Amino acid sequence: MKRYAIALAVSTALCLAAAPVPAMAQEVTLRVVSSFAENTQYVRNFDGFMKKLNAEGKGNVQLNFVGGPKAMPPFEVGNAVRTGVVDIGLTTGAFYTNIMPEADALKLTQLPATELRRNGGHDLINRIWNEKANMVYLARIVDYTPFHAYLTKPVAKPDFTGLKLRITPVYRDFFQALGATVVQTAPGEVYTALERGVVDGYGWPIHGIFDFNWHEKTRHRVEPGFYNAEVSLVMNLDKWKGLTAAQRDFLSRQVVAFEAQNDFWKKYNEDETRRQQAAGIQVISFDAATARQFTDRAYEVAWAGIIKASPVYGPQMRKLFSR
Ligand code: 173
Repeated sequence: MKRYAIALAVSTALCLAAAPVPAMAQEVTLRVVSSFAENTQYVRNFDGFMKKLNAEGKGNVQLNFVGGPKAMPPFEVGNAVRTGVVDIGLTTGAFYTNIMPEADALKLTQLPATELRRNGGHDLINRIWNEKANMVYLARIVDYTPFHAYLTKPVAKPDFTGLKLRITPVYRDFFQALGATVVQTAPGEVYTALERGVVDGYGWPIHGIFDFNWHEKTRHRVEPGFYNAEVSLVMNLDKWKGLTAAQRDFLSRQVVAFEAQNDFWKKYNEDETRRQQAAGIQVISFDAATARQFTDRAYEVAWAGIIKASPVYGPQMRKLFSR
C-alpha cells in the first residue's frame, strides 16, 4: 500500500509537471498587418510599441507583425480584419471605405483622440465599427497632422482645374470640387505615377514623403493643410471577444498608452516641414481669407459626402468630432 501511494504521488507530480501552466495555456498571439510599408514612421513607432507589449505581455498577449503592403495590398487590410484573416490592422479609414462610408470620417476629427475618449466620440466610433465592420477600434496612432496637396506644377489660386491628382477617398470630393481630375492609387504606386507624368501631384500628410522618395518629383506644397490624418489600430471583433477579461484589459491599457504618445507627431511634423523646405519644395499659399475658404470648403464637401452616405451616424460623428 505504502509503495503504491508513493508511486501514485510521483506519477501525479510528473503529470502536473508535464501539464501546461494555466497562464501559459492562455497566451494568445495576435497577427498584425499594416497598410503602410515597414520603413514608414507609422510602422517604426508601432515596432517600439510591439516590443514593449511583447515584453510586458509574456504568457498573456503577444503581437506578431506579419508585414506591410508586400504581405497584403493596403486596401484589403480592413476586409482581412473584418473577416478575421488577420487579427489586427494598422491602417487608415480611407483604405476600407469599401466596408462602410463612416471609415473615412476619422480624418474629420478636430479634437485629439484623447479628448474623443472623454466626450463619447471614441465610444461612438466603436459602436459603428462593431456594428458595420466587425471591428474593435483600438487606438489612433497618428493625430495632429494635416493633409496637403503636393504638385509638380504651380497654381495661382485654389483651383485645380486641368490637374490630374493622385488620391485616396481622403481627398476625392475636395480635389474634385476644386476642379481636379483624380486617380486613386496605393502609396506604393505614387512614385512611378509622378515619374511617368501620369499625375501632376498627389494628396498626402505633411510628413512621410521622404520615406517614398517623392521629394525627388515634388515641386510645390499647397498651404494650408486640411483635415487630420488618421492611422489607427483596428481588431477583429470576434477575436477580441475570445480574449479573457485580463487579456482585453492588458491590451486596452497598452493601446491607450500608445495613443497618449501622439504628441510625437507635433515635433515630427515640424521637422518634416523644414526638411521639405531644405529639399527645395516651394510653398504655395493664399491670402488669409482665401486660405480660410479653402479649409472650410474641405470640411463642407467631406461632411456632405459622409452625411449623404450615412444619414444617421454622419451627423452624430460631426457633432462629437468638431470643435
Ligand atoms: O494618401 C493616402 O494614401 C492616405 O489616404 C493616407 C491616410 C492617412 C495617412 C497617410 C496616408
